[in-house]
Amino acid sequence: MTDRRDFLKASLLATSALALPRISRAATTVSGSVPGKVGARVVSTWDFGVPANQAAWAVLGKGGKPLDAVEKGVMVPESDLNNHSVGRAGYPDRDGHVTLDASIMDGDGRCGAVAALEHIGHPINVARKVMENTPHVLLVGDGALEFALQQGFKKEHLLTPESEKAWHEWLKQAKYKPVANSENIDYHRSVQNLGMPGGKNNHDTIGMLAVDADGHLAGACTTSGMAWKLHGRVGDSPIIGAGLYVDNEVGGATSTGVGEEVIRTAGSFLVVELMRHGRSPQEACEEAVRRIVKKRPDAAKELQVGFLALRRDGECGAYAIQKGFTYAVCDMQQQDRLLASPSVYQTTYT
Ligand code: SD4
Repeated sequence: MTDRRDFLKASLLATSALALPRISRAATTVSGSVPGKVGARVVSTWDFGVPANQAAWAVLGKGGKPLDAVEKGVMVPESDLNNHSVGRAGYPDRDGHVTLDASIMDGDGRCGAVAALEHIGHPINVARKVMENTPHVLLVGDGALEFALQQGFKKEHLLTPESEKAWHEWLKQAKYKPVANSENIDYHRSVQNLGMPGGKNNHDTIGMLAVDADGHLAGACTTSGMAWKLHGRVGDSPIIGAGLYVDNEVGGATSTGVGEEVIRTAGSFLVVELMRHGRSPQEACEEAVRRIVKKRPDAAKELQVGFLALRRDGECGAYAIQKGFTYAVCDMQQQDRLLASPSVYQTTYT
């Protein structure tokens, strides 16, 4: 499975051709909030957000459109063959199908998404085509694939040998329970219970938000969802208002973690609406997380959900249920910040 730190190092070497500063630090600074008024800015979830941000910045930093920036940015983890939670090397569902979810949204309200899409390594590109070339917002399953092929995408075999091996390992016990991606949970134990190899988390999503110097926003979110999910399961990431929501009047939000919890609370829409009514990005993320915890306090102890928000003035905030959620921030001043989000549970328990 992806070790996000190793991946980060490798990706940074790979992106050095962009002639952007390289990072060497881990997310040791816990900070939910980063002040705004910095001009253009791009933020995204998890450590792999750093190289993704750099690809987005290559567009945004030159005065490009936030929509183009986020699409380019999230394609980085989608292409990464060491990343088993996003894009072409994502782990399959319990029947061995790699099914991908993605959404893209412009701050003017245009949006497109695909869910349970098979055989296409860059679902974000198909989501954008749904937005631009259809009167619809969301295409799913076979219909989404048919549309992609009509649009000129090539059918690919996505189940990599490594993913297939991990799936066969999982099949030995075939137990399924979503495991939170956090430092708090005893992964080794929970992952063994799941029959998963490697002792690592089974899901991560990239959610990215960008704002330009004029306050125009866009966002993108893409994932292979929960490894070993039921065939046909769709998470929050392709659901506009759940995994992603962007409004030029206010700002944007995106989420990661157990998608069912985010869908139940219309999480990203909630964060944006809280900002609309005066909460800071940080306060809005905290309130959205607290609502999830309040509804199911016992379940929440073993769940991870993280929100990331970006206001139109560039201020951003983040909050998660469990410790371990990281997010990357890139702007004119600093193009390589990786921060640790504050969380409800700050201490390690098993
Ligand atoms: C999902 N939210 O499919 C995604 C998975 C994820 O960190 O974000 N993992 O539910």
